[in-house]
Amino acid sequence: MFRQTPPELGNQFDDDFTLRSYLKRVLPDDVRDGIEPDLQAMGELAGGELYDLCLEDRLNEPVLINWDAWGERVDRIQVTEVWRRAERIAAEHGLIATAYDQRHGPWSRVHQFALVYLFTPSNDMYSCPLAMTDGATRILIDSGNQELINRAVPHLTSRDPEQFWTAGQWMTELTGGSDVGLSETVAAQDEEGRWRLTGRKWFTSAITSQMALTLGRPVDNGPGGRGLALFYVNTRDEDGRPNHLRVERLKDKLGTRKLPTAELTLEETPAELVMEAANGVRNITPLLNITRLWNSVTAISYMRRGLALAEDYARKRVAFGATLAEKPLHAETLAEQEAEFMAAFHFTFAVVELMGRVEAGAGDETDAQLLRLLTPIVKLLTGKQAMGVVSEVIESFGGAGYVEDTGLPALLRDAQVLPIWEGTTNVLALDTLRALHKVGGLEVLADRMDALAAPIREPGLADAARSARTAVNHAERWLFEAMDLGQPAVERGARRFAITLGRAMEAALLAHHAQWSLDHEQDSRAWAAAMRFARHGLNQVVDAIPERPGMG
Ligand code: MFK
Repeated sequence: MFRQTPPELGNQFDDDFTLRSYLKRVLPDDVRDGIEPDLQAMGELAGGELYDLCLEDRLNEPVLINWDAWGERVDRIQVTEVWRRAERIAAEHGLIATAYDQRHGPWSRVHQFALVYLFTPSNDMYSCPLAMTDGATRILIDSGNQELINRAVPHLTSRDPEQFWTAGQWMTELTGGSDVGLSETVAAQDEEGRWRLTGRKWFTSAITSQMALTLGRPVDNGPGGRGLALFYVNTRDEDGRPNHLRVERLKDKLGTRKLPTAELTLEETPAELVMEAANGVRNITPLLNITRLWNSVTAISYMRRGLALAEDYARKRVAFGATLAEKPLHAETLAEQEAEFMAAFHFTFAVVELMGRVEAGAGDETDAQLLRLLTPIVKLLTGKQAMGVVSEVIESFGGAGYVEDTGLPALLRDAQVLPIWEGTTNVLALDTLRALHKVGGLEVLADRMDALAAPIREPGLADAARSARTAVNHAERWLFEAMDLGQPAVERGARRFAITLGRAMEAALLAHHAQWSLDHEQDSRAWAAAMRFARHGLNQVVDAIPERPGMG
C-alpha cells in the first residue's frame, strides 16, 4: 500500500548552510570555534528531541486554574510539557545570559540570536517570555536602579534552571494596543508611600513570569505616554499567591496557542518605580526595540523551519514520475522562497550585529543611528516575509500542509502573529518616520550600502546592488516630495517607504554575502538567491496621489 513519507529534520545547525556560511564570514575564528559546539547542541535538540516533543504534544494547551480544590484563589497556569522543557533549556543554554555576560564582546548578540534562531521553531513560542526577559534585563541594567538590579538581574541572566526567572511586559489595555498612551491603569501611593496599581491589562503574554514591567499613570500626572510611569511588579507574593492581581481568562487566539496570554485585573498591586514617575512610553521603548528584534529572529527561524521541511519532503515525494525536487516548477517555487528567507536572514543578523556593537560600546554614532532606524524596518518586513514564505511552504505540501496532525498548519497560524504583536506593520512604518525625524540615518544607510557594494565584482550581483541603491535614492526623493504635499501624504506612503528601504538593504546585504561566498566557499547558493531576490521587486514606492483629481 502506498504511504507518504513524512518530512524529517536533522541537526538544525549542521543542515543550515545560510547560518553557517554567515558565521564563517562575520565571526573571528576564535569566536566561531568557541560558539559552534553550543550551536551544534542546540541544532541537535531543535531537530531531534524538541521537535518530536512538539509533534507529540500538539494537542495540549495551557490551562488556567483559578481555584484550588479547597477554595483558595490560585490563578495558576499549567503550561505544556514543551514549555517545561524549554524553560530548563533556555537557562542551561544561556538564552538570556549569553547577551549579558559578554564573553564574546560585540559578538555576544550574534551568539545569542543564533541560539534563539535555532531554538525558537521547536519551543512552541517559549521565545515570547524570553524576548520580554531580555528586554526587561536591558531596561533594569540601564535604569541604574541598583535595588531592582540586585534583586532581579541575577535571576533573569541565570544559567541555573532553579534560579532562572522570566519577565512579563504588560502594556496592552482595552483602550490601547498600539496607542499605549491611552492606558488607564492608575498608580497611587498608599499611606506607607508604596505604589499600588489598579486597572485592567488586556493582553498579557508571559503571565507565568516571576516579575513584570508595566505602565501605570500616577494620579497627579496628565494624559498620554508622558503621564505614564514604568513600574516593576512581583507577580506572586511571599506565599506564592497572586500578588493582588487576578488572571481573568486566557485568550482564545488564532495561533501561538501554547503561549498563555491572559487578561489581568490589577487590584492595588504593589509596584516599584523603575525610574522617574513619568515618561513611561519613552522609558519602555528599549524593551520594545529588543523584542522587535526577537520578532525578526523568530520570523527568519519560522521561514527556515518551513523550508527545511518542504525541501526534505520535495526530495522524497514522487508525483508525475519524479520527485518534487526534480520538478522544475516546484524547485523554482521553493527557490523563490529560499531567496526571501536568505535576504531576511542577512538583514536580521546585520541588525543583531549593530545591537551587539552598540551594547558593547564598540559601535560609533552611526551604528546607533542605524540601529534605531532599521529596528522597525526589519521587524515589519520580516514579519510580512514570514507570512508569505510559510504560506507557500504549506501549499508546497498540497493537502498534507492543510492537515493538523502534520504539525504544519500551526506554523502558519503562529507566523500570523509576527506582523501584529510588538507593533503592527503600520505602527512600525510610522515609527520609521519617527526614527528618521529623531536621529536621521538615511545618509548613513546609503553609505553602508555603498560599502557593501564595493567588493562586488560578479556582474549580476553588481546589478542587484545598483538596483538596491537606486531604490533608496527613489525612496528618499519620494519622502521630500511627499513632505511638500503634507503629513497625510507622508503617512499614506510610510509602509511602502519602509518596505523599500528594508528590501533594498536586504538585497545589498545578500549580494555582498553572495560575492564573499563565491570567493571564499566557491558556493553559488547565495548568488542564486541574490539574483532571484533582486527580481522580486525592491522598490515599492509610488508617487503620492493628490487629495483631489485635477480638472480640465
Ligand atoms: C518571540 C517573538 C518576540 C515577541 C514577544 C511578543 C510579546 C507580545 C506582546 C505584545 O504585543 S506587547 C505590546 C506591544 N505594543 C507595542 O509594541 C506598542 C506599539 N505602539 C507603538 O510602538 C507606538 O509607536 C507608541 C506606543 C510608542 C506610540 O506612543 P506615543 O505616546 O504616541 O509615543 P511618542 O510620543 O511618539 O513617543 C514617546 C517617546 O518615546 C518619544 O521620545 P521623547 O519623549 O524623547 O520625544 C519617542 O521618540 C520615543 N519612542 C517611541 N518609540 C520609540 C521611541 N524611542 C526609541 N525607540 C522606539 N521604538
